[in-house]
Amino acid sequence: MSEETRKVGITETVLRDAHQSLIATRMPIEQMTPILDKMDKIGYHAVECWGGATFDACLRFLKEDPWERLRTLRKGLPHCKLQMLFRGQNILGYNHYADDVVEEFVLRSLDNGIDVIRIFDCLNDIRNLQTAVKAVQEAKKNYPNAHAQIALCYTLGDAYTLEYWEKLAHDVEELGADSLCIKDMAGLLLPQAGYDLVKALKRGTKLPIEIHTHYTSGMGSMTYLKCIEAGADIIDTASTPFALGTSQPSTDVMVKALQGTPYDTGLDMDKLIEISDYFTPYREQCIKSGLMSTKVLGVNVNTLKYQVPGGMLSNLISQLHQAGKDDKLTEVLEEVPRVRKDFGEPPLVTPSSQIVGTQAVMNVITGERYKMVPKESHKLVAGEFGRTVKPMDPDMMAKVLKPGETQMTDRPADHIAPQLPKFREETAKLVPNPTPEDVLDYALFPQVATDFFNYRKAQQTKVDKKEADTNAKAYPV
Ligand SMILES: [Mn+2]
Repeated sequence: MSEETRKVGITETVLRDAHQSLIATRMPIEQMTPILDKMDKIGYHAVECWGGATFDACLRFLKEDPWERLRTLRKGLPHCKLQMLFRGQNILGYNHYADDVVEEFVLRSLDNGIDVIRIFDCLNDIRNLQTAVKAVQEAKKNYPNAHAQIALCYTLGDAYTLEYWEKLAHDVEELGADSLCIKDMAGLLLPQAGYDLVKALKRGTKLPIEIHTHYTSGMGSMTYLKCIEAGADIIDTASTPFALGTSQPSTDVMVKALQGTPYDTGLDMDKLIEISDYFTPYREQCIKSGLMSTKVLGVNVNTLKYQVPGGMLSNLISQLHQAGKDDKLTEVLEEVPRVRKDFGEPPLVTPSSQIVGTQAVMNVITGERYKMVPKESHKLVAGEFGRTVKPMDPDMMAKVLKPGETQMTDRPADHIAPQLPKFREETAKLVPNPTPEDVLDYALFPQVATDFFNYRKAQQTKVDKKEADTNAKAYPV
């Protein structure tokens, strides 16, 4: 295919990021199954449908077995590549895990139906990605469709030059990834910057480039167009009723905009609209019940002004409110970039966004910088999350680290002994003959998984669902 006609791929996110962004990941599998057959026939590049917060939300709120959900999606979408989001050495949780748990999770995900594993790290420290990428590559002999994609978190700052991105793209290819994604969590990527970024990535690597943004700042579809002009191969979009706001740009709009251009996706508009029509009543139901708030729809201009992700801004507001210091918001927003700089200028994405945000709030409300240091700040400064792009500020480090303590400089997971045997033993105390998937549920979310196992047991012994689902967490059996 010549450069003049370069078919752009569409990754549809309605079954994962779109509802994670707009309705707190609450779309149940029953809402998905009726439309799977139509989605299967569209010809998407991939359907993102698992990982991220879906796993936690299934176990915690929806009382769904996340693995059963995956098998159902696999069955309903036999011709689609299924994609998941994977938080590097944190897997789908919030802590670093040992390599054996990461490897096992990759294998079980592939075995239950995943094809594309999108792997990222909140510090873009590729040492935190290597175990997962290697596990995918080694699994390819048994799962030929397995694909390891590395996602780099997009952010702004002195360190994030085009040379930085170009070199990182090269490193990602060296590490053995099959493709590269730019993950723009907060919608910070502006159209022309996107164009320049993709050009830089293309200088660093031959890998296919995928762009993932959120519409929070209102830039998304313009940015996609410029990125495509620069050579991006795939874009992430959501079926229209679950697009825009803090979600992705609209699939229907992007497909239509590209129609008849050299970048035509080749997807059938009429068939796409049938999918949007299917999700429209559900969107209305979510708005009516309050599950979808108008706060996440539309454009958030504060994102443009402060370069803070939408979710982080609402956390800051609520932390200040709880402290009775609502009037300090501007001061905190001005403190955020200073803390970020002291901490080595990390991207602001879970969990670094919470750590930087909370530290900025502490610095402002105590009136003295780093007088109060939460445990998570200490871990970041001690190097337990990995390496930041820039060195940290020595004065800040002297205040945060304990006397004599130094920053860890090697790969954090090298300090963690294998964990699976212990997780297997502990799970067996809760579930007779646990499956490998049960063990992973427990490994990632011990308390939530324990509650889920109890719930599941109650279900299996045919106890009324409503009766079992009590706040008292007592499940009659
Ligand atoms: Mn996202």
